[in-house]
Amino acid sequence: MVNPERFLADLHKLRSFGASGVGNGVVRPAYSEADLAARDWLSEQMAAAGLEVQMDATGNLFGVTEKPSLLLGSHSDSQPEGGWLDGALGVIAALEVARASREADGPPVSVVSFQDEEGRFGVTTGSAVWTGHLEQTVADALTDHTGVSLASARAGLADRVTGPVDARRFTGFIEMHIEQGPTLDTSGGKIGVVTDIVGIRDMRVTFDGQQNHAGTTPMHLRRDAFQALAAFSTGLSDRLRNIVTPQTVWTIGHVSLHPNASSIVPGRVVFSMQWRDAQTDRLARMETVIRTLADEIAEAHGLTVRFGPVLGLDPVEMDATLRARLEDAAEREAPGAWRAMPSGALHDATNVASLMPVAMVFVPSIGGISHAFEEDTTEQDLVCGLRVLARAAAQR
Ligand code: HGY
Ligand code: MN
Ligand code: MN
Repeated sequence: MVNPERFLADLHKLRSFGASGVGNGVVRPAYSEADLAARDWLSEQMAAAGLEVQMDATGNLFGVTEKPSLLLGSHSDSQPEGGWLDGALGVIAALEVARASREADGPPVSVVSFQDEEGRFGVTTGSAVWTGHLEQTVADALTDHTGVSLASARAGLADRVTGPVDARRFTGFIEMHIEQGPTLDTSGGKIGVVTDIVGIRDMRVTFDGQQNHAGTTPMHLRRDAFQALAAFSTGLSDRLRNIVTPQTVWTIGHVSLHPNASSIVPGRVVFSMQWRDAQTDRLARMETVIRTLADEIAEAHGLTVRFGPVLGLDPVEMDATLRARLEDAAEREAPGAWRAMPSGALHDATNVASLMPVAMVFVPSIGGISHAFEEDTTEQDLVCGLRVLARAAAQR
């Protein structure tokens, strides 16, 4: 039997590493001091639960059983401004289910907290490396927005690394997560059983113009990087209109304007261009639109444009058998109050799906808010999700 009090207490304890901002906010980016402290605490909890603690060179933290087992978990790094449940919920629920299963002589359950799911360096970096989608050497060269490389960031955990973790010891992977969107909250649903996870593309774009004096440079002679970005962003919405669906999304979420001063015509802007959709071919068509428009805008504004590497994950379907186990469990724990639904957020499950059967279970996000300090879920919903996960994991 899972222990809801122990589970909630551990969830709050994990939040204390990097607790920040309003409400239950957390600032625990991958490889930060708070992240390493959280991983150390998680290691202790795994060991106390009778699991063997292993960490690979990227910083993915596993608590494994001796025998082959189901793997449960998620990630414990956060966005630069994150909530207390994104990732953390799946890790702590996994820990509780593993612990309870051991106490009850149930089936063995292993636990994972993947590293850098939130993409300080890449897109779901830790699980991408663990599953072979991304070479460690390629990952090492990735830099965050301040220019720090992953190679130097992960040097901070070198003395914790035990070595590679063999995926063949796991029979399947179930990730519990908050929905991070409004569907369950607005419909009164308690549980979402995920059908598929959307695909994503993410690319850094740079416009180089001419830095100049903001008082003396006539408007028609300017090569202003900010004006180019503004025109690009507006133009993109127009150009994409004919090829997207209501579920397609695109975001310019990080902008670095140089030199970022009131009296200087900005000479350079570097920004993140991210787009998501359930279909790989639409992602490709969107990329063509993005590149073509950026070229056109650069030419029209007298700038040059540079594109970084395109990082991404393709859409994936969840495994039918594991999904059915979650659906059965959902019907038992929340009769009539669960639904099958797609995931618009990305998850480590996408990468893991190339190695083993994978499924996901969602609980509601209050107000549909996530990637913000205000992110929250009621205790009742958290515990309901935990019970669904435990029930599904207990099926042999
Ligand atoms: O961005 C995402 O969907 C994930 O939360 N990293
Ligand atoms: Mn997450
Ligand atoms: Mn997230």
